[in-house]
Amino acid sequence: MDDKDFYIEALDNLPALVENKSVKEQFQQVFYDFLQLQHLYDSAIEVVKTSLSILDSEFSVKFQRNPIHNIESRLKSPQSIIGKLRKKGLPLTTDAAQKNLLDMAGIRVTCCYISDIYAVVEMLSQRDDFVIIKQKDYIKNPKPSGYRSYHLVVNVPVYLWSQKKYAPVEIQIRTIAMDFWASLEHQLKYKPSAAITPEISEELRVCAERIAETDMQMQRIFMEINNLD
Ligand code: 0O2
Repeated sequence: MDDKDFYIEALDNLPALVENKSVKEQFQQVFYDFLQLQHLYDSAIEVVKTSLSILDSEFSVKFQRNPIHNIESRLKSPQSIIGKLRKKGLPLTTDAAQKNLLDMAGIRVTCCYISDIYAVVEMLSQRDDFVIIKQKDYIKNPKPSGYRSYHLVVNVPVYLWSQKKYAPVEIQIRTIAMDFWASLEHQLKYKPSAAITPEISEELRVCAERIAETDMQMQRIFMEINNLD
């Protein structure tokens, strides 16, 4: 279901729903819970982005270069949340989303070199207020598609008006080259009309291999120029 269909279905159902008072109240409650959840996750994203910027600038003071090339973030849309809950056979509630979807808040960090990715992972791991709850190294162990990236899910404390709450943030860390492949492959695969044959999947995997070789070569050149081991 695309965005348009989602809203059409929701609006079609609304008049019937709002005639029933208790359903209307439930609807308002769900909506309010969802807004609160969105605020919490949005704040968690800001906490991680600020930490990453501080780590990046500290690195630049120490080593006269920045390991982070770019930082992007996104909150999963309500449609994607509902789609993922449906796919996993879970109830369509904010509670189920909070317990089972660890990627509602997402940050993508692009680095120049592979070694920068591990430096960023190390810097994040050293924070004693961030709790790493999931860690996957798809650089050492690429996915069958050829996808490479380092994934962390970090539970982040958010200081609200009257309490401290934790929210998970998925952080995908990869080189500019890995990001180039992942973005284009994602676009190609998720196009509604896309017919991805096994041959095309294999071609995409081969492209990922070539890109990985180039990444390694750039890393070697960087080390050589800077007299690093
Ligand atoms: P989107 O639209 O990017 O958010 P999960 O699927 O998260 O419940 P898992 O197995 O922990 O479970 O996830 P995984 O595979 O570690 O990471 C999922 C995310 O990694 C995906 O999110 C993509 O962003 C990215 N990813 C994983 N495999 C590929 C791939 O082959 N190609 C590309 N381009 N990206 C990939 P979503 O939710 O699938 O999509």
